[in-house]
Amino acid sequence: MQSDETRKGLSRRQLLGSSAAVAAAGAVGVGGGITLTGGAVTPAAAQSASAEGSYEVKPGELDEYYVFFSSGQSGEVRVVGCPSMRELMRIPVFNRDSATGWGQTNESRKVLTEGLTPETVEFLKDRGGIHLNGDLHHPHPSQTDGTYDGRYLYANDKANTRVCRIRLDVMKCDKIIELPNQHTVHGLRVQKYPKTGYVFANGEDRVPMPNDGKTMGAKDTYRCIFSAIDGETMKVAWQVMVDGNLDNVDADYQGKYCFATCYDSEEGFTLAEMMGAEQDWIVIFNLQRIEEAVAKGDVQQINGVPVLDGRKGSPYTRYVPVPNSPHGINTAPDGIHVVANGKLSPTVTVFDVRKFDDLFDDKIQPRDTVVAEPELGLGPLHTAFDGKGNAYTTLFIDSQVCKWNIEDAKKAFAGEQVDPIRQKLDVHYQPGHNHTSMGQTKEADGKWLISLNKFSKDRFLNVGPLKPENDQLIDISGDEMKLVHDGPSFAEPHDATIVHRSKINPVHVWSRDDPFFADAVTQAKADGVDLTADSKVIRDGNKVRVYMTSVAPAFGLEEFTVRQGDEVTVYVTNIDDVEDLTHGFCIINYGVNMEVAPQATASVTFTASKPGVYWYYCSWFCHAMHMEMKGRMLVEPQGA
Ligand code: CUK
Ligand code: CUA
Repeated sequence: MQSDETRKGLSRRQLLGSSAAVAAAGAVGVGGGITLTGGAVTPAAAQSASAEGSYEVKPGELDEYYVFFSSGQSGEVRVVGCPSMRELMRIPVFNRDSATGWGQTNESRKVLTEGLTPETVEFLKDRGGIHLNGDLHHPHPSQTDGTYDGRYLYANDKANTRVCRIRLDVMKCDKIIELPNQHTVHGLRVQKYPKTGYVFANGEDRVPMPNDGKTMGAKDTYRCIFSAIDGETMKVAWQVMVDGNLDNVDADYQGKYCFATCYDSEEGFTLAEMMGAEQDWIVIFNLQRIEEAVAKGDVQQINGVPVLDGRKGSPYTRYVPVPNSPHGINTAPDGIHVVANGKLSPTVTVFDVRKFDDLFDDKIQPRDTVVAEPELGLGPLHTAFDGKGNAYTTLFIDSQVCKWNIEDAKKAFAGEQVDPIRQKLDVHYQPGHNHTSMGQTKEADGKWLISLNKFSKDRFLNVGPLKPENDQLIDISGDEMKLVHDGPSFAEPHDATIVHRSKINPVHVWSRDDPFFADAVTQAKADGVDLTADSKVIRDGNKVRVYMTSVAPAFGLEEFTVRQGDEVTVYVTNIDDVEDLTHGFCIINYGVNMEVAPQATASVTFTASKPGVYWYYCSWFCHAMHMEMKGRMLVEPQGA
């Protein structure tokens, strides 16, 4: 029966002829016979993307860089083009998404649930099975040999202690894990060398271990946990217990160390307590010593994870005092310098990673690793680099970006009369993170800087009490920083990475053997269904599996019948292989909607709890006859 329907759909489409198809193409950019050029880069586009010239990317031209923006408490990742600052795509991760069905499809629910701890699975039982919020701060692509390799992007969820992985070939999240023993994940960065490798994830808050409510008043039972996750298997490789707390993290270019800032060495519970001491510290983790200890079994197994004691005096860590409440920590592309940003102190502290070997061998004192500590202004939070020896530090309180020279800062620290500050540029307003093009790799190219500002106030038309943030694009290719673009963004990008487009190679349509929907393929095989050809209904007790193809502008089934109370799973396979020809599947008044991109299968499971006629329709505009791409779900009343 499906093939009849499918043929009907195809013939209708063919009957439309070229003029209707062209009209459809005009509206949505796809249609019979029209294919987009996709990722092909025209010479004009290649020329437009030079920082020395205009930042304008004209219609039809492509950007030179992908920017992966976090979205904070929105829980998603946003893909933006640089230098145009056009938003290209949103990748739902820790949020629910109405358009794509993220959080609703079986494929996304598997990603959202399979990495949760048993306690969280239990906790979510009467809450729909998945967390409905997340707080995504730090999106960082995988690296090989100190630069981006285009495989994955990792990010943290501060709200529910999770780490996600996004596949950059299809721009979908394929793994989410919850970190046991840890209470938050704030800072997240990846191992740069030899490859990722580890994903480093800072536990920001201290809680009793175990956190069972029995020792809440006993401060000495509180622990702070640092995690290293294997970026391939997405399993926790090991954890380290530390003194104080952990804010941001970064890694070296040698694969030997990673390091994190601590703003609460006081281990305080209140603001006053946390700000109490004049100095906090950074903690340095020795990866080789940790791996050896894990291999020897010199660890505690807690909730299935090897945990090492890295508190003061341990061989695995070193604590280096820095001025009060540091925030960001950033490794320079020279592979040598690491900058910890002062926040409450107007200074940044510069370390030389080559000295860390001697520090771990106790040949030098912790502060001997410091090679500069320039005073830059009020509220230094994060630093980016141009690969030419300059650093760019956000000054939150001053609402400025400060450009300074690392070598001059070292000279000044050694007593020479040198001012390392090159320029201060006003930004609007209150910057948090900033990021330079390729700046977190050894291929930093010094073209663009994005300042992610927390406030925008008068910079845009007023939209009420809740304002957007302001992501500003700054040209840093010349001697002077030049502000070239204001970009409003919704809550609340903390961080971004600017990746040259040559590093990222997404596919144009799905491959039919993609693991993302492998479960649907397996189930169909068991049911004797060919997903790309058959449209049929399989009843299995009170479970009903509805298989249908979709090809513009028709579903393989124009109707299907189930009984009230059935558990229904609808599998839709988009057999169109025209680039950009996405279909959707939405059942009216049943709260069901999902995206089905070309050559993908998507599925959704629900209980047919109310009887009657429910139209389903294609929710992604796909064809001149898109409005007609629909059918009826007939739910027979119980006892009928
Ligand atoms: S933190 Cu937000 S401005 Cu979460 Cu990276 Cu510094
Ligand atoms: Cu298919 Cu709209």
